[in-house]
Amino acid sequence: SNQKSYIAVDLGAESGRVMLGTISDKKLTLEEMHRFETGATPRGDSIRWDVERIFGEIKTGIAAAAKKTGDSAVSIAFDSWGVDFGLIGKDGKLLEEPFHYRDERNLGMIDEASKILSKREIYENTGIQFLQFNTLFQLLSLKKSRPEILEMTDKIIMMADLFAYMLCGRAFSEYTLASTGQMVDMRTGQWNSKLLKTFDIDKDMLPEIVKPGTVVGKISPEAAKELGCTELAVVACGSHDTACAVAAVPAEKDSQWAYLSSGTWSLLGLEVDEPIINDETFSEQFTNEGGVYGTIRLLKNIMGLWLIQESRRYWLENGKEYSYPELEDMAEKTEPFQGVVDTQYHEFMMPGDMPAKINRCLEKLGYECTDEPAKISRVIVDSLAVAYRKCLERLEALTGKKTNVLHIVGGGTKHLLLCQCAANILGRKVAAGPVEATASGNVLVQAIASGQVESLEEAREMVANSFEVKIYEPKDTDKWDAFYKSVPF
Ligand code: LRH
Repeated sequence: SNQKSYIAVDLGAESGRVMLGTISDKKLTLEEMHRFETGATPRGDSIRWDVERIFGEIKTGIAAAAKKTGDSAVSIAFDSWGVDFGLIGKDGKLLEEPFHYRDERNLGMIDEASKILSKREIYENTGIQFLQFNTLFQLLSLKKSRPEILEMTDKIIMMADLFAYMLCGRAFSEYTLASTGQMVDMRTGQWNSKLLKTFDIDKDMLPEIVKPGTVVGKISPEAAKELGCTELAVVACGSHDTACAVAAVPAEKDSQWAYLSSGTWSLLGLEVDEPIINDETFSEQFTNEGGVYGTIRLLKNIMGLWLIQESRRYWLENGKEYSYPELEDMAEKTEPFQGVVDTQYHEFMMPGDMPAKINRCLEKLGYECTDEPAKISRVIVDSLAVAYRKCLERLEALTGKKTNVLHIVGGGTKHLLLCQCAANILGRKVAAGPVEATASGNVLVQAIASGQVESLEEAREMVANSFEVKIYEPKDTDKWDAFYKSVPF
């Protein structure tokens, strides 16, 4: 038969899941084998990823998938958030728990780096936006504060690829994930040796870059035995979650589309053929991350649902528990346009009392402050909508492209209010879905690698045929337009 199954391990900053993807008659179905929390784990005064626990959860999921399929899956692939990495010692083992990108040790590292090479030069050499947690800056911070650990390091492996390594023993750097670190020359798709030299980073620690869709190895005999599966092929999909999500955008071939991968982050951008690296993209901080099959993801990291997640965590710690649907409902019932904040405000990046930070911004801009979770939720939704329009307007200006639809994919499609507000403020149609875009993209790249699916185009058609895509037509556009124009930044 033409039916084939694939295992997708998809790790987000809040949760991870192991999905079984089955493709049959040009349809993709996903079944969840196991879902678990990821998240920051406090360790002393740092925050880290509990890799051992997460690895255990991943194995539980794979074992369940092996059982479910009678061990007939074709392959497995891993994707995760960007920039973070594990340090592997000379004995092949992890030297310590990897740091979470929101750990404070990276504060100020961009300034340090720019003393060695100007920001404009770093951008010229990479094409990647400046975020203090980019791998480059994390490594510089390590060099400065703990050079001894780098002395002991044999390999640096980025997150999704680290889990693949733990199962198959092959160290590799998948291109899309590597690109997020700001050490790859996006014009060549290779580690930028010159840049690495300038910063005295040993290139030998960085495993060779492999393209998305490469079969990198197979699950080791010991792991296979433990998991009750054969020595399954391990594929490097787009190891970066956002690359997978964009691969699974159900765009129609000839439409002019932009995407918003909506989760902890809001990644809003365009798919382009070549990196765009110039004074404007530099000063406006657009990034050129690697996409699958020769594409570039020209986008901006917008703060995203993190603003809600972190507010919710604060309220929870203070004895008030709200679910995400509750918070959405409360926002929906609250008058819009009461206040707006710049979602890119640097303090939002770090964990800790989000409502207070939002209030500080409201106050500075002359809006009324509030303790009410309903109002905070509303401000977040309206502010994200504003950020989306700013970003899309600039993307269109920079590329000379006009878009007529915004595809929203990922967990954020469950926030119906945010999807509607995006349509309203953009005055454009929003097409929302699938929720599990990342896992879909992961599976589809494996299916292209196995020859079952022919191309990225066919993969996108398949997504459109397999999942519900909800259409939001813009409403109240005059009011939203007036609101947008009233924003004081
Ligand atoms: C989203 C994401 C994003 C990165 C961030 C660290 O999960 O991968 O694209 O910039 O995490």
